[in-house]
Amino acid sequence: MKTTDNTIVRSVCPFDCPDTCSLHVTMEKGVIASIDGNPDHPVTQGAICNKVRHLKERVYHSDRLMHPMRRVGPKGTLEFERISWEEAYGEIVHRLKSAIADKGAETILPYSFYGNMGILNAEGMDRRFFHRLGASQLDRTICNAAGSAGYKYTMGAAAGIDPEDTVHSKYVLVWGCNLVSTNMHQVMYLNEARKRGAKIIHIDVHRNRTSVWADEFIPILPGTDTALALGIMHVLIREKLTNEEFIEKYAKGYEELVTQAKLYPPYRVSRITGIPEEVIVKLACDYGNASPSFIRIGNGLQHHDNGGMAIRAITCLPALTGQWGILGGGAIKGNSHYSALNSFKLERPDLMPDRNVRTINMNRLGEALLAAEPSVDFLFVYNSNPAVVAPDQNQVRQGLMREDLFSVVHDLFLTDTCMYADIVLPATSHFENPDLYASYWHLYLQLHEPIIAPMGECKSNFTLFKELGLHMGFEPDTFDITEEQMIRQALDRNTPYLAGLTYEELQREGWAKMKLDRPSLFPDRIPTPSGKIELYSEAMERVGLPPVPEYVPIKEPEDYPFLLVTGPNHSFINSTFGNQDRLKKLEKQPTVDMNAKDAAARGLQHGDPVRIWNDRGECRLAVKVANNVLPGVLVTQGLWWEHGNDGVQAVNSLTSQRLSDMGGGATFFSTRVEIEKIKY
Ligand SMILES: Nc1nc2c(c(=O)[nH]1)N[C@H]1C(S)=C(S)[C@@H](COP(=O)(O)OP(=O)(O)OC[C@H]3O[C@@H](n4cnc5c(=O)[nH]c(N)nc54)[C@H](O)[C@@H]3O)O[C@H]1N2
Ligand SMILES: Nc1nc2c(c(=O)[nH]1)N[C@H]1C(S)=C(S)[C@@H](COP(=O)(O)OP(=O)(O)OC[C@H]3O[C@@H](n4cnc5c(=O)[nH]c(N)nc54)[C@H](O)[C@@H]3O)O[C@H]1N2
Ligand code: SF4
Ligand SMILES: [Mo]
Repeated sequence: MKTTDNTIVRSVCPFDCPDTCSLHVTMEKGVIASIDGNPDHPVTQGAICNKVRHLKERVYHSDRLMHPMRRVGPKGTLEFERISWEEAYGEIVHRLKSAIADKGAETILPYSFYGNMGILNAEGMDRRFFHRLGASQLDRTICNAAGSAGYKYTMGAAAGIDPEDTVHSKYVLVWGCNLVSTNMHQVMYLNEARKRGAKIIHIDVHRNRTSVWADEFIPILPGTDTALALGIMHVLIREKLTNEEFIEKYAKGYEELVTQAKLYPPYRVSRITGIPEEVIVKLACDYGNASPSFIRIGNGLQHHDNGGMAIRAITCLPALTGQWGILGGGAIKGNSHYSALNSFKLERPDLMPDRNVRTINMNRLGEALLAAEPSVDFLFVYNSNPAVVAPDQNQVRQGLMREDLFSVVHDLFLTDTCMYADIVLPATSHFENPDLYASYWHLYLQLHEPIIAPMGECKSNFTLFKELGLHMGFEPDTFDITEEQMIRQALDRNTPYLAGLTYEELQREGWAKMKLDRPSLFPDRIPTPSGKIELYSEAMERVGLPPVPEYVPIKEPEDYPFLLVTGPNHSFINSTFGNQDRLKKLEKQPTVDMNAKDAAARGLQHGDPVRIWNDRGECRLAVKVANNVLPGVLVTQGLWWEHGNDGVQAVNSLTSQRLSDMGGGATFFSTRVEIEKIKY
């Protein structure tokens, strides 16, 4: 540990945010005094968000869990008694062994996501433990699965351009991405691009902070982006703005795409998307005439029934205009291809006793807990808060209430999910343990060394699963290892991006940039089956998906009149920070944005308390009447906790467990609802 009095030490932001900032933490007498952005880090450039600037309030929060606990009251009541780690391990091991003896290891389900993005703590010792155990596999699809599948069908890998190069872009589409709230350093690069003459267009269903910052905002109806992309293609082809030479050399299926795009003239696309015809034509012509042009593809698009196709359709655009390979041209959806580490050595899938063990899609947790065969009898939650973040929350909570379900939750706080836990275990904050961090956007790997000692009896995920493995009697060779050893295993991968990169360099410098000696992987290497950008995809055809982009409306039956989009907010990260007063105050109260015409038709006034409901559940919010959304659309922001808040503001009681068109992704934003004023 590198703590001396009144010094600045280096750290990394652990949250599920593309920026993965490098932090400068000022320590006073071994205690965190303040947190800033590291001015030396090329991407962070000294700037961090307000959430993390105040992170010490979270680390030293009086509500932090400090010791293991066992449930003593009924499920759902948060009545616990303190127990020791030995008792906790004893009970967990006993329960795991009896679950395996009774009905098999498949009845055990890990449930985790990226509350902490550290490689060791999110996809290291935990995965190794559950593989060795033979537990059901969890398909971690809640975030970007649909879009990743759509992007991969087209381009072959989750790779885009280096975000540092976007300062060279001249025309930028920020598409379904709320950059100002969710990727602030992309905003910094684009501000620089703008100084150099770039124009920035925001295409979104909600006029939010990013729309205000952009040069132009184009509101679109939810789930219709595939039609817009096809409309742009129609105009690009009609106006001869495509780059035939590039297409000939690097793309497959252009003719089929031309035939398809003919079906999407601007007047038709206008009717589908709600965007005026002339706006579509101008957008297409400006995009087609600009170079380098850049598209930042966001998560908002892929949380729809047709989300995979939307991303796939948009991903065809830089190919049509020949932008790949030009400095500042192309797109970013995600860049995890470059930073992929040795997941085999980390996770050890070879330890699985049965490779055919079932896989449960995390978006169907409710269904899995209530109806899976064999039943899920042991749930182990860490790095996630499914009682708030998972779709169809009422089913999830009904499942968590099952008396015959044994559940363990490892977290820093008593989250809503802990309300249903049999055993609650205290987790360290990332400041308390080592880890290795990769970003899914920028190209730097960062090594983190602890800056404070573990608080109370808290343990990191790494330590928890290592010790649990040893208590289970698992092989010490595999489990009794140090963090450093595991980081070295992760780095032991033969890719050009990691070439020459060593643990020692990371330790010395804090970070190292992945080696990418050209603007992007593409077009020199396109790892699709054909080796070309697949405008036509045989792989999609084989699994019954339309092989060329095609607009398919969202699936939610039209029983309810409004489409509700329930995105994240500015001051929380998913449900993380939802228990911190400063950040809650900044978000004031959870609201739902409604178009003034709809509000007038319903007799709703700005600030009215409203009930929003459908067959799955209801939630209560205050209505915000403004022209921030198109008629027929409602938007809320923020995943609010139940306990510690007034009323019922849980938006995921309305969302569905239906899966997206590809990748088994979540469909949070394809939700139909009714709304009415609450009469007291
Ligand atoms: N402050 C903050 N930062 C975060 C997070 C957070 O919760 N808070 N979460 C982190 C995580 S896990 C993720 S995945 C990223 C997500 O960050 P983003 O990629 O920005 O994704 P979202 O905010 O989910 O949605 C982006 C935008 O898509 C819009 N949208 C919804 N449906 C549609 C549609 O059909 N078409 C179009 N064009 N737009 C649509 C929404 O209104 C929203 O403004 O942010 C990360 N960073
Ligand atoms: N309606 C709707 N639902 C959504 C979304 C949406 O936009 N709308 N967004 C979706 C998206 S994109 C995502 S990524 C998911 C995110 O869902 P989750 O990954 O569940 O994210 P968080 O709500 O941030 O919960 C993370 C939890 O991990 C805990 N944690 C942090 N560090 C550690 C650690 O080191 N160890 C352990 N054991 N725990 C730790 C935190 O305290 C927190 O309780 O939510 C999804 N849900
Ligand atoms: S949450 Fe994102 S922007 Fe904020 S400090 Fe962390 S990585 Fe940086
Ligand atoms: Mo996410």
